[in-house]
Amino acid sequence: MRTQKRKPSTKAFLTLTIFLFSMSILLTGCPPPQEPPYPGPGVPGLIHDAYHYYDYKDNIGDFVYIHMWNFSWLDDNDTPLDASDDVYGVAAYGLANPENLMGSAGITNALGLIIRPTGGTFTVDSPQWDPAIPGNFYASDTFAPGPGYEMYNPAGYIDVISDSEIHMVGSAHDGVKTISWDLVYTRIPGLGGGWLPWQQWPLPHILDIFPAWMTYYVHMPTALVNGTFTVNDGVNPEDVYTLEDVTGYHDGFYGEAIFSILEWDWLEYKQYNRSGYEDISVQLLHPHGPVYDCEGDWAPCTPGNLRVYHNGTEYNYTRHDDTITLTYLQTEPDPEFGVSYPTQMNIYAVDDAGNVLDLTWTHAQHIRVYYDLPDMFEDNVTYEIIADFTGTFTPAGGTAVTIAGNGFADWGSPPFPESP
Ligand SMILES: [Ca+2]
Ligand SMILES: [Ca+2]
Ligand SMILES: [Ca+2]
Repeated sequence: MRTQKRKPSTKAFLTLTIFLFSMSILLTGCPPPQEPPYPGPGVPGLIHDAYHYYDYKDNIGDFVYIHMWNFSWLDDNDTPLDASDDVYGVAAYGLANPENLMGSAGITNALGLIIRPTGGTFTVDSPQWDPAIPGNFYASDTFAPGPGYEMYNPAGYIDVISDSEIHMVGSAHDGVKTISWDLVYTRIPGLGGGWLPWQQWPLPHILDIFPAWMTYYVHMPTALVNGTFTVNDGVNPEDVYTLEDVTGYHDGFYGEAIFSILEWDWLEYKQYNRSGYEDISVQLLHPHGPVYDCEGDWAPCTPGNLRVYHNGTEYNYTRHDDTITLTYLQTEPDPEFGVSYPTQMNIYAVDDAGNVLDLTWTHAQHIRVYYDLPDMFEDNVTYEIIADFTGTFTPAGGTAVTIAGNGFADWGSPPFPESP
């Protein structure tokens, strides 16, 4: 079916376009990325979950248009100070190249993931469906609540109840393993709204030719999750996790970009409704690579943001204006991929006003996620880590807020060519 989409005329046109781009670059050199059009963090809305492909369809980079809708949850098993017995789940939907441009297959799919101390830790990638075939993909261009689903593919759907409540149902099945979900995400009141750290953030040119950018939005950094998450490894009896007000997180990204180039340092932590502790949340999106410059004296242009939400105030730190120092205190080699991933990390941040975050996480459990991109692009491997967090947040002139509890961190490797 996909070959029908490879229209020679389109391919010939794009081949010519690339050739002309290539010739102009040979003559002029690859220009640096533009400066960030929206350098400061904003507030996302449902609109950021919406479908934006046609907003950016201009024959430049359209074939690498991507969107990921990501939902996660973390059950502390009633021991928030010990992450070794926690269970973490992810349900996500993906979209790439929705019109099968450049003679390569578009994709819509789903991912399920479970990290747990017993019973097996694994991911399930669903089949990849052609989003150009009617019925295989739909996403609303507003994501406003309305009749029917706001996004669906053959794996499942997202139904928006309100800006602060989302119902998602689906199943990723790879022929052996299955992870299924029926979950309601409800924003936690009092822990702040969403966070929009990267808006059309410029990235290095794709294949040294196409301008690239990404919008990364965190629609629900702090949510309560209710529903069921069913895990079947194809061998043992399935496990049904019934979630009752466990903490969750919903983010996503879209853009014209190859996301394996981003070497993530990412974390999210929330301390909520726990006796003896103040409510606080921390989100970090601070890649260690690629390091690159862009126009407007942005050196490096590599995005890096940190947010702390405490007591009704949002504290934003940016790589450009504030000090954010990440220190790998311990690492563990992974010979299979020739990398060492962090198992203990400190984040020390100070902003202009003197608000200080001093936070350390220590590895408790993890899973590797291999991102296999089409051969012309590089792959990467991401270490998704459940961790024990300790530290303090000290507002300028104020008293230190104690941080202690379970959370999540993620480290992305440098990109590498297709692994055998
Ligand atoms: Ca475009
Ligand atoms: Ca625990
Ligand atoms: Ca709906």
